[in-house]
Amino acid sequence: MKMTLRWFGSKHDTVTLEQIRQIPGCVGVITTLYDTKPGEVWTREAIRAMREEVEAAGLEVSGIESVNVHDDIKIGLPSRDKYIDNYIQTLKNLAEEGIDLVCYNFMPVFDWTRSDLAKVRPDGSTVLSYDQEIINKIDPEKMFEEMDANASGFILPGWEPERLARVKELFEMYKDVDEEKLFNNLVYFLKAIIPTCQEYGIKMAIHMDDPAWSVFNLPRIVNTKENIQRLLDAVPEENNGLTLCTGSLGSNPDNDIPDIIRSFKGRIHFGHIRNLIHHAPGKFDEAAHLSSDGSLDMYEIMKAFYDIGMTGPIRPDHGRMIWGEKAMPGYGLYDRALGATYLLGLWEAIEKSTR
Ligand SMILES: [Mn+2]
Repeated sequence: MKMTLRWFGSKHDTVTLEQIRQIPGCVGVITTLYDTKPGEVWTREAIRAMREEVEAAGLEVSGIESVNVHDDIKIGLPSRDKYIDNYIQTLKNLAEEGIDLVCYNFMPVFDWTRSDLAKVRPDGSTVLSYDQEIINKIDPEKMFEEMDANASGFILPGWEPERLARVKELFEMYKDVDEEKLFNNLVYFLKAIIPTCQEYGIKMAIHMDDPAWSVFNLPRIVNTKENIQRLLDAVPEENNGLTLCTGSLGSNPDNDIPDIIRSFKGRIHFGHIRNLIHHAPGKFDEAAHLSSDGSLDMYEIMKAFYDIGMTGPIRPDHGRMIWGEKAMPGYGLYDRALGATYLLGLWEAIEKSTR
């Protein structure tokens, strides 16, 4: 296991590489070229400049989150092959710069969804929160505006403003895409890119749907043990793997996360680890990483990662906003640093007690 932190690049992130370097045990960042659009080829030069900046700070680029997948690929339009070719070229360029892990998701129209990006908790910290009853009252076409208004001026990952203008059109484009079609389009995409991944040693790591159920009637296909198993079986090469996100899977209390981790040994290339509190079905708040602050047992989760021999990067996922920090919701420095340290502490204890 390798501890990392997500970083959006010096132009977009309030957190600096120097600060990340000072989190004990944190060896790398998971980053992206935040200015690129889905479907574009990432150039060698841009990737190299990003890598050199990270390495100059004493860290490594442990992986990319995300190389976003163009809507035409998710919808299965004839133009998808052109965008798949571009995706393959981006993968080759990344591999040639020594980067071998790519996180992505296959959610239509909306990436992750929340009803509040700064819900105040009793201790005064603020967290991302989800309440299906609130979401049900929102016109999906207004969802971008809701998220944007809530984002304290930051561009949220997956909620890029250029998509805002197209939201009506996007819903129209996805209207015939049900879960079966979306699944087949994902398999088509993977079968096209996996030979390159094998040749270049790239691990693809799909992120689970967040939350783990359908929002606005849009299809969801990566949110249970069964449908994840189906995806791994459909494209059985190890390069077709997972970003195991405890917060996304854990939004549905029926998902037994330690069991899911153990079931997918060898296919989990990247871990997102965070805690949340369940209030009612479809209603949760994010929480500090500490087990007792939420509903997930972080010891059991880390133990499962330890037991499968996890060697890939993990990162503390969203943190609370604490100590007056102003940062992108979920991505402040302080609480993620606390989370990283706590998770490393659990890991050390598990390692020493298992020896
Ligand atoms: Mn995640």
